[in-house]
Amino acid sequence: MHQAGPHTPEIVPVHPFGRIPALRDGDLTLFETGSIVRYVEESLPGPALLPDNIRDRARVEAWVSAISSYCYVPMIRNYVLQYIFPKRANGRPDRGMIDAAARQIPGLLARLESAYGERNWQVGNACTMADLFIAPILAYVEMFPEGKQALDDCLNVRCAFHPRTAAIACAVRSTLSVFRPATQMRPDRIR
Ligand SMILES: N[C@@H](CCC(=O)N[C@@H](CS)C(=O)NCC(=O)O)C(=O)O
Repeated sequence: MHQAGPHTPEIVPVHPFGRIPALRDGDLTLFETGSIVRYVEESLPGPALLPDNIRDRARVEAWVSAISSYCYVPMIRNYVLQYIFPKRANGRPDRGMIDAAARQIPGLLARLESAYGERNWQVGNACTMADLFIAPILAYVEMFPEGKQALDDCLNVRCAFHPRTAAIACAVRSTLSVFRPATQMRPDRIR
C-alpha cells in the first residue's frame, strides 16, 4: 500500500481520471473503489465481504451503489474535501458549499440510521462491503463540526461505528426505555 495523492505521477498512469484510490497488482492496474474492493475480496483470503445468499448479496450491492451515488458527493466532495482542500482563490473553505452540503447530511444519515436499526451491519449479521464503503466516509464526516453533530444525532449509526461511546448511549437510551428495554442492550457492540 502506497500513499499517493490524486493527479500525481504515481496515480496518473493507473487511473484514467487521475483520482484515488487506484491499485496495481503485478501487471494489473485497477481504478474505482468498487472494482478494487471486489478484486481484493476475490483474490485475497479473509472473511467474505459479500454474503453467500443471493438476496443479502443483492442488498449489499444496493447499499454500495446508493452510498457511491447519493452519499459520496454531498459528504465527501462537497463537504469534507471543501474543508481539506479549499478550492477558493483565497485558500479558505467555501462556506456556502459546505453549508449546503451540511444541510443534506442529516437526511442522508437518517437513511443509514434506518438501515442499521439495532444491528451493527447494514445487511444481515456480518460486516459486508456495504459497511466498508460507508465507514471511511463517516470517519471523515465526523472530523468536521456539522458532520459530527449530525452523526451524534444518529444513535444507530454511532452504535455501529463507535461501539465504546455507543455503550454509554445505549445505556442512556435503555434507562429511558425510549427505544428498547435494558435486556436488549447490545454488549456485543462494546469493544
Ligand atoms: N468514484 C470514485 C471516486 C474517486 C474520487 O473522486 N476520489 C477523490 C478522493 S476521495 C479524488 O481523487 N479527488 C481528486 C479530484 O477530484 O481531482 C471511486 O469510487 O473511486
